[in-house]
Amino acid sequence: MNKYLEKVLNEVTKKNFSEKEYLQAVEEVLLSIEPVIEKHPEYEKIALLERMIEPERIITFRVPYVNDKGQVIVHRGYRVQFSSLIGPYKGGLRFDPSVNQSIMKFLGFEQIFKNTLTGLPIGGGKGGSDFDPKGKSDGEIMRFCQSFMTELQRHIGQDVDVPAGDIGVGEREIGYLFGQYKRIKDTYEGGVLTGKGLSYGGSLARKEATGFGLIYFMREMLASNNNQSLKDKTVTISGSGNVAIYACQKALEYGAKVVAMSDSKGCVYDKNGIDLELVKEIKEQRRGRIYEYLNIHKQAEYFERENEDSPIWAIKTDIALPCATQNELTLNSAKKLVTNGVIAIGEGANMPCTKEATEYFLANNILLAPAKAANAGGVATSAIEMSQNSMRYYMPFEQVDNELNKIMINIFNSCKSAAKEYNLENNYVAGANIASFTKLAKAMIAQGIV
Ligand code: NDP
Ligand code: 2IT
Repeated sequence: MNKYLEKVLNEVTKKNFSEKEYLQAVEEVLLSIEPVIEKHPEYEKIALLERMIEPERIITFRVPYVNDKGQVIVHRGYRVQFSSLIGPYKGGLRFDPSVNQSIMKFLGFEQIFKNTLTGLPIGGGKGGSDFDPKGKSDGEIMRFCQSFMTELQRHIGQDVDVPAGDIGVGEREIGYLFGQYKRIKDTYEGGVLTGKGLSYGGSLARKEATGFGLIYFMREMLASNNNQSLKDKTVTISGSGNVAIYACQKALEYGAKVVAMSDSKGCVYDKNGIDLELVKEIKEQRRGRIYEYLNIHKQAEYFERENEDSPIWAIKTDIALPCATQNELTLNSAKKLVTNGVIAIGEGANMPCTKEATEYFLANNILLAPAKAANAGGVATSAIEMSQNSMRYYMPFEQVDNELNKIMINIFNSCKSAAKEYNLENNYVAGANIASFTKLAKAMIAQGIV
């Protein structure tokens, strides 16, 4: 291995030994940019890699709130302001009991590379809390969001740091967060948060953007490999949240047959094809569980999750779209998918395939659309939302969707040509890392030692 890379990898591992998700994300990027590092020995003297992998700032804070029983509960809040190299820190907020510093850092790190690929002026950040929104009343959610923003507001701003949604944070939470920000700052600063409701500054097509963008990327990847398409392909999609639902919608529009979706407890298989309107009603309107699908569609089957291998990956499919969470697709699951003839994987979630699963897919020539490229449509449309807020003007749905489509085509082409340049044809994982790293390295050198 390249000596400089080896040194940096050893140091980062020693310094962050307890942060396994963060180390996983860093290792993947560093290993795949080795051919670039080989070409640029001058990076070592200016500690380019060391500066790229160390967050500019990590903020942690106490978030107390009063639940409906009158009990005070204390959670931990985070904002990792990873890189402002090419724009204000930008990235979502995740509310989930699993949230810890390692997960925040891995997501913030991935976000830098993803945001660079969009070609838009946005840096990288991530935040959230170990608060679990499941089963909480509207009042509890509102009080929690207000408390969270009471501290976060001193660290963000439309030109400083612009949070958005992620797992457990959707339009409802962004509304409560925005209301509290506005109340404290006494000013309407539309571009301070994205994913806002349409009535007070949100963008059309932001809700759909991550899922639609994933399918646009998949369309390009399939077309570029033997002129394939989504038409008549069988698709399975893990998760049934924001990303999964709109990936399903666009896949159906393109003539695919989606046969399974899931949530954290289990998956539904409907051989007749998933009834998306019903999933929307269960998940978006009632915040219910995916097994409720069987109350209406008796022919469907429900498989409960029993261990780390989600039952959804045992279902035969042409295309698998992991759209739930990190490391949800293990080596075991990858083997089942390959045995069952899968042709392409599209990562809607961030880092959903384990390191071993990723390597297995690549070794078996399965097309793999990596998260930082394939799910970049969400944050790209967030940047379009920020532009609209600055212009004080709103674009129609079709215009935003067209921009998104163009951005996803550009991202695919960047990944493809970067992979080709280093003789790594069809390895879009390496392509995405190399394309974004090359641009970031240039920006770092141009800005001096900071
Ligand atoms: P949502 O909260 O809307 O949905 C999350 C979905 O994933 C739910 O179906 C949830 O099931 C499931 N899920 C959550 N945790 C787990 C788990 N530990 N194991 C199995 N399933 C789980 O989130 P999003 O759809 O917004 O986000 C999904 C993924 O996409 C995340 O990785 C996120 O980082 C990524 N992403 C999101 C973007 C966005 O714009 N929203 C943009 C780019 C990436 P349950 O309801 O049972 O918890
Ligand atoms: O992971 C992601 O890219 C997001 N959760 C969206 C971030 C954003 O700022 O829109």
